[in-house]
Amino acid sequence: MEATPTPDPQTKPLRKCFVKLVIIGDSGVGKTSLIQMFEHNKFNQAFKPTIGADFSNKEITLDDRVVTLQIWDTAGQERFQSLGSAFYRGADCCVLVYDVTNNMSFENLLNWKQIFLTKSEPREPHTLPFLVLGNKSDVDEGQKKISEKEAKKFCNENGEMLCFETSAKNNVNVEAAFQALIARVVKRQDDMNKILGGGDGSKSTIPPGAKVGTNNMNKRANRSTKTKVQLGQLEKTEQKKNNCAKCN
Ligand SMILES: Nc1nc2c(ncn2[C@@H]2O[C@H](COP(=O)(O)OP(=O)(O)OP(=O)(O)O)[C@@H](O)[C@H]2O)c(=O)[nH]1
Ligand SMILES: [Mg+2]
Repeated sequence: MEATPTPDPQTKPLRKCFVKLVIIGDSGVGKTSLIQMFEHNKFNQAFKPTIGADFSNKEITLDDRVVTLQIWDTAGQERFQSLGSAFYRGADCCVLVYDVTNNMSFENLLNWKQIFLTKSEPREPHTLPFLVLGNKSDVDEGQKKISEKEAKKFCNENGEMLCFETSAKNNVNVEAAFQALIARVVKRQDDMNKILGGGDGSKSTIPPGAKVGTNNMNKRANRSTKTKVQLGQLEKTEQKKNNCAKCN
């Protein structure tokens, strides 16, 4: 009979985190394409506008954590905007996307941000991490309407938002941008835990055995398939209001 290996006492188990991410912006800027590239390394030239919202999951490892990322890809079309609050609530971070060839999509960013903050009702809205993506950076220089410098200035002046130019088509900066955002979300959670628990942030303030992260929404999060969201269903499974990224 083979001996069972003794666990190395030096090896710390990976900590687990659940993060809800919502991606918003005008229709056609490339939100779905960015998610498809981030999750499946695929790009589709054809434009198929998102209806309502889709959500999907991706697990990523960041330092000593395994992060279950629940991604909500929302529709940019005006006719779906009344559904927003149901999808935004409980978000731990937000991705604002514009198209570098489309001035209006850039000008609309503050409006999207405001709507998101109003509808999601986050705890500590001033520290909620935002990521701004100027997508379609693969276009010819002549087609570009917003410079990277202008976008960075805008992000600095509006709450120190993270800022990247991306190309979902050529897979430029997609992974890096999402990683930077998740790192910021996890750091914020640690900071909040320090304040609430008076510890060093390495221990959760969630008591052992507490039913955090076991609500219906999180059970759904364990599925890896993309899911079309029906509003009726959503209301039943919605995360508790003001839940922040949950780490242990
Ligand atoms: N050149 C280029 N085209 C892109 C890029 N990303 C997306 N597109 C194209 O832009 C169009 C719209 O992309 P989507 O990802 O469907 O846009 P969306 O923001 O999800 O749109 P809605 O679902 O209506 O809100 C598609 O034809 C994509 O192929 C990119 O990085 N470069
Ligand atoms: Mg879409």
